[in-house]
Amino acid sequence: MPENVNPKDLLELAVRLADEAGRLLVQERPRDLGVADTKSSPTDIVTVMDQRSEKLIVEGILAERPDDAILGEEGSDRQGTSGVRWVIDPIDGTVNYLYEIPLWGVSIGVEVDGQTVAGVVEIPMLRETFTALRGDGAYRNGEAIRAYSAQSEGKPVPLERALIATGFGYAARRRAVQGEIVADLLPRVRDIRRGGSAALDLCSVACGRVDGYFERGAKPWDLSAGALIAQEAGAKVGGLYGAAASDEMTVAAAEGLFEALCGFLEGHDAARDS
Ligand code: LIP
Repeated sequence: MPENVNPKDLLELAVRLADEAGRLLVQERPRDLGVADTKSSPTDIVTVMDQRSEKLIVEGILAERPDDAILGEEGSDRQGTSGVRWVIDPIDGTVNYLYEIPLWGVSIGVEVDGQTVAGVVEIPMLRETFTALRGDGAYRNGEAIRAYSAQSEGKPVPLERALIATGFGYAARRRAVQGEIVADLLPRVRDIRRGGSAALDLCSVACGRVDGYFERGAKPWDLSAGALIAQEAGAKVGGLYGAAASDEMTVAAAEGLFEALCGFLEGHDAARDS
């Protein structure tokens, strides 16, 4: 661990900034909030509140730790000298935020020498704060959580009884393929949930609100904190063919279901766009 780097302190700062950003997003949301800009496609939107939330978090980090690196969804991309990097999604679930669907959150992951050591996902409208420190477990509002739904009784959930969360990209061609794959998965599982936020979906795996999650196209800022929280809650988080989780494909579930879900996705060559 580099000098003056204590993961507990990093998590404390992340939790404080996620809380402040969450309050800003709730208390200062303009009544007539609109789309400020679009990114990879006309439906990949950003609002002024995404930008304000990211600005608040970046300024808070630099005030305490000016030598750290920062990667943020809304454009922050700063190099550092400390070995510490912050990976920020100022609003994960921006479309939900725009439509006033309460399933959005602030996600902050903290890496040391390239490994995520701390993470927080703040979900203001559900009054939930998910946190994790590498090697120290995962928590929701300070209570320890495990990646097993009540139905599973801690035993591996077979695919046909699994509640699976997933997400779709912003490009029409990719969505068409994702729709085909979900259509074939539907008769093989308990049901599908499309929440609209990878960070919230990973936290749902971590506390057993869903049994599994998969998505092609999730970005580092969507995954950083949520993946650590799911792993520290006992879930496996990875990609296909033994790869690490990435925008190619991310799968998260407890042992047994993880392999079954990867098997299904590999069988459908799911990491494709046509
Ligand atoms: C969202 C992801 C979600 C995905 C959405 C979107 P954003 O991130 O968290 O999993 O399905 O299409 O990319 O854009 O709200 O930060």
